[in-house]
Amino acid sequence: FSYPEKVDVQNCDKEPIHIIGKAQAHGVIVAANPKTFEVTQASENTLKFFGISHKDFLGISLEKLIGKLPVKRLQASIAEESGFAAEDLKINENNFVMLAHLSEDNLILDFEILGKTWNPTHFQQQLTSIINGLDTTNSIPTLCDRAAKLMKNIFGYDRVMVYRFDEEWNGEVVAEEKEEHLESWLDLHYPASDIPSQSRKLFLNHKVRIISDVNYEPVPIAPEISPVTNKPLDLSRSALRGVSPIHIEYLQNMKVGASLTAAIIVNGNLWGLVACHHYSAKFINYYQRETCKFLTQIFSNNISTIQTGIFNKKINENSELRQRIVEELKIEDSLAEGLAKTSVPFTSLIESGGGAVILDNEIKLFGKTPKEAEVLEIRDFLAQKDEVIFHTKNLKSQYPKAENYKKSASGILSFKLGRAEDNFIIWFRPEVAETVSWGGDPNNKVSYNEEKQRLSPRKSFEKWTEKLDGISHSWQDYDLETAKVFRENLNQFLLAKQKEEISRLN
Ligand code: BLA
Repeated sequence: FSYPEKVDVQNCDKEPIHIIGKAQAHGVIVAANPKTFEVTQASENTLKFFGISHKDFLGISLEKLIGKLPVKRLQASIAEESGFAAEDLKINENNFVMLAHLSEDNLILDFEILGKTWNPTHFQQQLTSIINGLDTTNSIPTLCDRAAKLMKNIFGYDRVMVYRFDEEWNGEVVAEEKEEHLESWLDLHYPASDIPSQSRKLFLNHKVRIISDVNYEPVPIAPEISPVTNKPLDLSRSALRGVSPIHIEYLQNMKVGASLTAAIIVNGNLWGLVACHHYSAKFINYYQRETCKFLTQIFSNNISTIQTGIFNKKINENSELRQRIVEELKIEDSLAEGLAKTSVPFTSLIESGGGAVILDNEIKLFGKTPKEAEVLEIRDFLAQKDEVIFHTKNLKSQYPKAENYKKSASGILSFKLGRAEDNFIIWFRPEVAETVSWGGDPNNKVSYNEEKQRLSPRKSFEKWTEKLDGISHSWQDYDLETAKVFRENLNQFLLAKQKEEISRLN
């Protein structure tokens, strides 16, 4: 696995940012052998921070740098597999925090300047303000606003944004706190490629990342290849990992001088990010970042609580309607006939424009739908799918013919019924002709920079609007759950009818 010679916008989703081989300049990355505690690799800024030249530093025993007791504690943590505690140290008259972790067979140590001194009273006040500030509300937008305010108050970045991902990993700024003179980015949308998947994946682990100085000189780690593993160092969990040059260029284009990015993880998935920008260099130390982690943890938990509340409310509301439909069906012989007669149409179980029942080559349409022949084509498309329950908010992206009826069926949610492959219940959702503001033109972001004669990420962050074409509102988790339970109900109905039939024949 080697680093590509040139990283540009064409291949940057493949850039192996975890083995970048560079440190940020506000600290030292040291790799040591976890058995012998001999230093095997280090970033080339040891002289500046430790007063020891890089050449003299390689090969020394860690003990010489940090002292006997801290090494003993590292040893114990490795032996007990208990995780490493942050260790405050004084080296060369500088106060450092040392952050240790194991990466493959390397012990990686990040030495960061502590900067601001630690004040326990202040810290406690911050935690209290976080707990109180994010106290329960049942609105996610309100919660996001409060989180952005707290982040701004506590950490003082010029701009704090809550950035929420959609199903395709495009993102939207859903809350913002900023210095007054800055132009607002609230409601702007950004394409998924701006935060490629390898970067999103890292956030699930390290959760908070700072870039303390966008205009820093990257510090190479030497030797490049670990003598322990014969591979480049995996820096996924290093707090000092250097930054992809593409992302640096991106930030420079925005005139950003420093950033802090924190993961909002809801039920194990990356829900969004808190993205903070400063218009000059800005460093916040490890303990402040732990406070930030605490804040995003509470924030994430509260999102989860609110979402569960919404889910339960929807399911309860639906359950009554659903039971009424099932009850009314009991006296019916044919499911298709029965569904056409219920006092509440089944289409109202799930927010939709219309629906269809296709059973034993009988088809019934409800509300706003494509024409019968078109629905039968959709049926053939669905019959090839493996999924029992299928949904999309953009049917034409998978089935181009759907362009013709996107006004009624941009989105569909369907399930297979009974044992036959071509029995279906379908809900249709119409196109929402929304106007979306993009932070830059996603079709034109690979702009050719004549000066540098190379591709660069888009230079322009002017508002650009795109009409969403052939896209419906998204299907929600409670919609899918309702479909799942309704399918079980209808399958039971079919099974009961079959049994009746058999006993009649006997
Ligand atoms: C990383 N891109 C990121 C990160 C953010 C964004 C938040 C994580 C930064 C970090 O780890 O500290 C994007 N930042 C945004 C967006 C906003 C913001 C959308 O503030 C909106 C307000 N970037 C591109 C393109 C490519 C790209 C076209 O725009 C390549 C195809 C790559 N972005 C890219 C890479 C990283 C990144 C490779 C990882 C950087 C790293 O961790 O080294």
